Amino acid sequence: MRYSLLSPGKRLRPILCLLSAEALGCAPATAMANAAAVEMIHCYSLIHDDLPAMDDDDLRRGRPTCHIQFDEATAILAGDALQALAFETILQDTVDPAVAAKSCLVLTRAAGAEGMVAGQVDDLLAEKTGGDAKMLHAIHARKTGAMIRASVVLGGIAAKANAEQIELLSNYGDCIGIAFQIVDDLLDVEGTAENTGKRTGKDQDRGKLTFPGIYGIQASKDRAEQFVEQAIAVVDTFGPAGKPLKQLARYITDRSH
Ligand code: GRG
Repeated sequence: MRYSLLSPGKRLRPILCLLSAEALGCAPATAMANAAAVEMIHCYSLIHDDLPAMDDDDLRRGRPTCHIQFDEATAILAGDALQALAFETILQDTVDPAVAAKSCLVLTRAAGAEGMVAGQVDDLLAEKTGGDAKMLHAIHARKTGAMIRASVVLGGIAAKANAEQIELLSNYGDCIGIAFQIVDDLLDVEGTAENTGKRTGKDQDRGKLTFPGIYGIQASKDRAEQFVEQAIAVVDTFGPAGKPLKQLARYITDRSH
């Protein structure tokens, strides 16, 4: 669990969670339990995604994947235990029980059978059956988008956001979630194992449904930029406190790993 969780990832999701609380005028530490929990769920999903039964990868975050470093059984169990630890962390370290309950509900929905797991199921299915632009959006909105939106919303919940603020944060999360996935697909085509810390060029080999595959490289870049601009416009409403969220949106398309 420590090997994978503490390995050098970007920590995008926990940072989003902390900055969202900050955008609503709270100290980022208010959202620390939720931030840690989203990274634990994300990390479990990476460990399981790398298994031979799924994407069968040997490199993650610049290191051997969990099942290569240890073995498959250990990797499955480390992922399982990280998932449980995420909810334990929220329930243990959140002062207000209502905030803890809301946070757990948002996180289970994003991670579960209507969210990330559903996206992963359809992603694996599409490798065999193919698919169109509609399917591509449906897969990514759940496989990657649901957890990114939840990260932002969980920052809002920790900051006791009202319904309108949660709606704005959700919209921001949806926009950067799509932009993030487009860039991830582009990095698989244009990046290298050195800069991304994972194997590249695998999507095409596996027949995956991707943005560059459906729209082409330049149109995918243009779309990612449009979603980032949309995200920035949404958080304009938070005034100066929302500036870090704007900077993070910019980073989504500027990143090289
Ligand atoms: C196993 C239920 C289950 C789901 C797996 C997250 C996921 C779903 C699969 C990972 C494969 C993948 C390439 C997903 C698309 C984008 C993504 C989530 C990339 C990894 O996230 P980063 O770039 O990783 O934020 P780091 O290592 O920086 O945290």
